[in-house]
Amino acid sequence: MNLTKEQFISDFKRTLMRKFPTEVESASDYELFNALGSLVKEYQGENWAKTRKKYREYKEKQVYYFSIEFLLGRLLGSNLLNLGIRDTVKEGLKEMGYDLDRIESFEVDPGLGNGGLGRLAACFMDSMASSGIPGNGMGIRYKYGLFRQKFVDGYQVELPENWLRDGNVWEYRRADEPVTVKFYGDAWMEPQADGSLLCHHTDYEEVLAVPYDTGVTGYENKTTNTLRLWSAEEPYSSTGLFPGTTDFNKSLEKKRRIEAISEALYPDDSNFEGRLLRLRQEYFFVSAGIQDIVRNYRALNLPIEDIHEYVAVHINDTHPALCIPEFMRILMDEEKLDWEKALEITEKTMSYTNHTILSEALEKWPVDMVKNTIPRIYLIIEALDKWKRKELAKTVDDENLIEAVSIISGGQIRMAHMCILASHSINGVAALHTDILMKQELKDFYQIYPYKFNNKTNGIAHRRWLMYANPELSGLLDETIGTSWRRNPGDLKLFKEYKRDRDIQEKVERIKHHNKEKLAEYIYSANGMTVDPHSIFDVQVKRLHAYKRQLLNALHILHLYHEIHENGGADILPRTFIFGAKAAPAYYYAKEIIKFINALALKINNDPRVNDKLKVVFLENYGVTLAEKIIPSAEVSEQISTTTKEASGTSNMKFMMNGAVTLATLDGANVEILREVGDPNIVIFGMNEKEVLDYYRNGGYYSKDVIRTNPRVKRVLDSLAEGFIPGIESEASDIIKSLSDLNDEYFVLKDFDSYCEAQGKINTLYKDRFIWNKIAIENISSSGAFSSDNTVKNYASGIWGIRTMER
Ligand code: 26Q
Repeated sequence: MNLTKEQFISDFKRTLMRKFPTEVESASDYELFNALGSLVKEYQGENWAKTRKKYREYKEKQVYYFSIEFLLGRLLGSNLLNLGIRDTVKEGLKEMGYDLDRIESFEVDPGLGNGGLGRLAACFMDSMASSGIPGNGMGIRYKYGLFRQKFVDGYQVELPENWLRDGNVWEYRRADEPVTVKFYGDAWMEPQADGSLLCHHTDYEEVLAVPYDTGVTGYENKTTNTLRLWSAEEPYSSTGLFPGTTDFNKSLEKKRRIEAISEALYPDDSNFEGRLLRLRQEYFFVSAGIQDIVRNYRALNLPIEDIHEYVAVHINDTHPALCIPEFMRILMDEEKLDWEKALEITEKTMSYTNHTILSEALEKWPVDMVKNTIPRIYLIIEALDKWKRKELAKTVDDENLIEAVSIISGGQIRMAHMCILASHSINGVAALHTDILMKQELKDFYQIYPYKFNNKTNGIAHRRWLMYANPELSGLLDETIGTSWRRNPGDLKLFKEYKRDRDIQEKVERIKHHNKEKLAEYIYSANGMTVDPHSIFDVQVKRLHAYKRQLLNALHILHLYHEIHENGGADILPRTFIFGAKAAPAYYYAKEIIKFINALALKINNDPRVNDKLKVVFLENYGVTLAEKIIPSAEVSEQISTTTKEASGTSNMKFMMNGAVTLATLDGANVEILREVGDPNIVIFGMNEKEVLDYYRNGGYYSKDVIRTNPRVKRVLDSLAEGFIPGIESEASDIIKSLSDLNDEYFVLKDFDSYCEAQGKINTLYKDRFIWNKIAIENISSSGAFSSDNTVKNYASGIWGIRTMER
């Protein structure tokens, strides 16, 4: 947008005055941020209204991305950047005596997601808007986001994240567009004279779903799309909430029960538990969203049979799987379509992404719970199961196969099965992951519906993760290769030219060093620890999970400690190991690993014999905002999951884009990173896919053999057992138990030597500044392939049938 500094200053003063009655000189931080946010929202509004009008008038096909998480991160910076007014605003504020960076730091980070899946949804929102794709997000407006993490005595403690306490400048409450969602009651079918069935649903409890909209502005392109988050409230008609009346207590309880639905985000531990409230959350936002879509479609006055030509519904993992029966319910009960027609349209409308191959994470809801909670929906799921079994029997004569792929089995509803049977597309999130789905986890389905399967490798919003998070590197790119990469990330390739250019190399190194200095300051302010910005910054940040193997990283650090102790470690370059990770509150083992790493840090950082070489930092409360500080300063990117377990990973892409060297197993998207950046520019270690699958299938791995025969492993485990690190008796014993007695499910010990060797290679590469900087430049210039702009365009053309609108 066009904005002069003078105009901005005058707008800002007016906004401050209108919102708070205050003069610019005396405004508080809270007032400054709020006024600026409101003004930016107002600037955004014009595009937003126009975009909506355009979609309506041209009857553009739109996609609705249903996700139980949207991990947006702060919005002020990205909105300013995408509107193209960041510099003007910065200048204007400066003239009024204020610093934009400081004001930005007062924005709360809305943590409405756990990790990769939620952040992916946010990156897609940015990329859809920036690519002119008519895309809407549908989710839940949780009152509490993911917990805030603190360490007390090295243990994780969870505190509530009340992100809405002081209001949210970015949203609009659409009080005039609520919908009603029905829970409980009785549902049954009554045969009609014409042979059709009429559905009755009585004695239900109504929940009001109120939408809150947030605009998502594309990068300098006049498109603003909508993220619609639903909040659960009591219906307006509710009575009895007056103290003194007989029903007061009952009414109060009902209100609480309803509001509980959008109260808090569930922390994921990739271990499915059939919790009633979670089921209610899922149906709540799905029903609200689908009703809203059909309502909008009706306003177009087009035949309901054509809805799939105007609407695509995307199911982000199985959490919104109820989109399928809910859409059928409306098509049949309200639009009066027959079963077959409703199913045909539903399948054409729905598509589904799988994000995990961990079988323990797959959603399976008990039949009784679904029947009680959403009885009408249960009838549809039951009918769908029967219908599909019958349909399959026509072409498949293996009864076991039909049972294996059916929706309802053993008293459980298998959500992934429903998604695969009743949508037209199922995709994995990286080439290897999709491959494993087809030939392993979902091979029965692949046999029957090979044409439904496809891969869409994840991506990241390069504007947030490079332009916004690393302004200095972005500036250097602009100077050397121009600015086209901002819109066409593939143009980052142009930077390859400079990989041997000493001057550019030195600039890249200086920028990295400056980012490291800034992180070092943060570490000092957060942990009171001094780290040397000349040491190698080696980073592992992601959710804490056994398969991600933070433990492998930590055991290697312990190994280095022994090396330095015993052999001087003359060859070992100084390193700062940085961790950031939240563990799900109920995931006991993950929390033990956190305590272990914190205790290891305490021991190492306070031992003068090693602490000029090694430092270990565990930063609290890892999230989007902290990632933006950490990733631009990283030199080594730890992507060390057990091969086959990480569906894709996305931080791997963010690190690469910021010039870190990836230290990785050939898992998830690491495989494709290797392909893009080339062999000499990444360090690969560990078991490959085939080895892992063979071991899981045939056994043959005995971790005790490794412990017995590998002196390095033995030294590390013995020291752990002997209490070398104080204060973690029970943690050390549980870790040893899992690695030894429980046979090391994630091959930590099996991969240990290979990992140590790979770390040694990193050490060697780092010594040669020319080589290291060259590798950094190769990584930056190859990273454009992983912009989510590409990913969403592939979804749009390959799955949703949506053309990209001209800007
Ligand atoms: C399920 C039921 C009850 C409570 C919580 C959940 C739940 C919530 C979140 C289950 C799973 C998640 C999140 C999964 C996730 O983030 N998966 C990651 O998705 C990324 C994007 O595709 C991939 O890059 C990662 O590899 C994958 O682990």
